[in-house]
Formats: sequence, structure tokens, C-alpha cells
Amino acid sequence: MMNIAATLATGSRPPRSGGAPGVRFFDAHPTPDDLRAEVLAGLAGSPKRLSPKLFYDARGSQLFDAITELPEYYPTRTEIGILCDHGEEMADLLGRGRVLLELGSGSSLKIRILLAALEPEIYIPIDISREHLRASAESLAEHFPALAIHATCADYSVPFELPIEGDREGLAAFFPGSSIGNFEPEAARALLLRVAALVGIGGRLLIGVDLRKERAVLEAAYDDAQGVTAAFNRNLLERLNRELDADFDLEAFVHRARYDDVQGRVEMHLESLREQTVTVAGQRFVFAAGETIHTENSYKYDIAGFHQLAAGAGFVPERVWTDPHRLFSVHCLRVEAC
Ligand code: AVJ
Repeated sequence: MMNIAATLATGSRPPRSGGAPGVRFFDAHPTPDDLRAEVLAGLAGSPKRLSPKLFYDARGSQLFDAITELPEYYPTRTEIGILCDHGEEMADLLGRGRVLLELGSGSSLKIRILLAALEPEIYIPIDISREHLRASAESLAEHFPALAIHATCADYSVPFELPIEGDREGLAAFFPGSSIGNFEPEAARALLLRVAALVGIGGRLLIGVDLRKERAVLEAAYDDAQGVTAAFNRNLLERLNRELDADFDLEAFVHRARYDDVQGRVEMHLESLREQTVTVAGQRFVFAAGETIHTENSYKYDIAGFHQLAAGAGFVPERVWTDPHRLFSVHCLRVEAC
């Protein structure tokens, strides 16, 4: 079994490449989110809600990177461990020298582990944030100089054209980090259907899924002792103050994370500590004391439950890997001919 981490450190076996080495940038011109409309609609709702994608401005992305280093936040390091331990088996299943898509920009260590094992012909990171995608593609090219990187700016939750010539068999997609957990189950199924359409019949998806577990572990992972997740959550209000001329008093809102074991999700909220009125983009919103803004759901699955969701999108489970403590899972799913 080849030691993936060692290969990464030495970079001794660059991937074979059919496409021209280096970064090519493809822009599907995804419709920019109408931040103002989305936020005003969310705050006018009952309960008040804001989309978790609003977390990821520059400061938010930095805070999320800090979260992944926290002792309480086990998903990132656990998934990396699974990828390192089973990278070769994953490559055997997904196939080497093929086309590998990634939902997300490829800035993480995770994709480097997979690229070293899979040696894809072409790697296609798909992300809606243009600059973040360009930057991570360039830095990846330094690490994999012979790799053909077709960086694609697109919104993967809607149909778009894959930047590859001709029909290709056995495409593989990678969706790490349990980001599928941010989607409501119905939206998660719709996204998986999109991925199935992208990779085609016989194509495969390698996806990271956080597993259901005891409340104390989950609530600690989303409300760490150092308050980094609290800062990540409240940064959303700082962003609205900056970008939508809002006047949120950050001291008047507190971070809350609670596990709903019926829904199987960790909910993050920002709770108003007193009766108050906030103006956002010229509109006034009244908050009662104790009223919250629901900012994120992070669904957790057991393996059978996730396989059921995947089956609803035309995927058959081929293999699942977990860590020794069964905290996290990585699944290899194949698109079955219907
Ligand atoms: C990036 C969506 C996978 O839900 O675990 C981390 C985001 N939120 N701490 C998650 C997050 C609070 C994370 N995902």
C-alpha cells in the first residue's frame, strides 16, 4: 500500500496527464447571488433565517480554516485520516487517469491526497467564487505541475457545461467535508441528482458524510471553548453591517448551537439578547428578546440513512470507509443505469 502522505511530502510521483498541464480557466458566469434580496427575504421570514453560504467572505473563510484546527471540530482531520489510509482503495474504485470533478475549489489538503492517489487525466474544480477558485487552482498547479486543471467558475447546484471535449466514460466527482449536510434532505437529493447527471451512467461520487453521534460531541464541535465558531457565526452580522449598511449591535446577539436528534441536524442560531430593532439596507426588523436568526443546519446521517438518500438520486453504494471511532464516513457511490 503506497503511503499517500509520503508521496505528498516528496511529490515524487506527479500525476500522468492527457490534458495540457497547467491551469485553464472556464467561466460559466454563474448568476451572482442577489445578497440584498436574499438577506431581506430571510430576515422578513418567521423564523428569521440567513443562508450559511453568507458565512464565507474573506474573514469567514479564515475563521472556517481556524475551526478545522480546533480540538472539538473532528470532521476535517478525521476525513483526512480516512483519505490517507484508504486512498489507494479509492483510486482502485474510482479509476486512475480519468477525469475528476470536485464540488468546491480544491483549496484543501484533501484533494491533494486524492490527486496523488488517482493521478487523473484532468482535474476540474467547480466553484462559484471566482477569485478563490483561481487562487487555489494556481497553488495546486505548483504542487502538481504536470496536472491539467480546468478550473470552472459555476454554481454546481444548477446545470452547466463541463469543460471537456467529447464523451468521457467513468467520470468521478469528489464532494468532501460533509458540505452535503448544509442542504435540506430534499435539496441534498436534488444536488446528488445533478452530480449523477454530471458524471453519467457508471460514473462515481466520493463524498464525505458526518455521522450521527452523541449530542455532547456534536454541540462541542459547533460551539468550541475558544469561541471561534461563535466568531464565525457572528461574522455574518459584521458582513451585513459592511455590505448592506446594517446596524447590528454584535454585543446584542449570542451564538447558539444545538443538536436536534429528531431531524438529525446541528442547528446554529444567533439569539437576540434583548428587544431591539435593526435596520438592514434601509429596512427595519424588530427582534424580540430570545428571538433567533437561524444561520445553518448541518445534517448528520447514519450510513443506511445516507445510502437511502443517495439511492433516491440514482446512486448505488459501492464502498464506505469510516475512522476507527466511526465519527465520519467517506462513501464511494456509482450511478446505476435506470
Ligand atoms: C463546511 C458545512 C461542512 O457544517 O460542519 C463548521 C461548516 N459550521 N462549523 C459544517 C461549519 C460550523 C461545516 N461545513
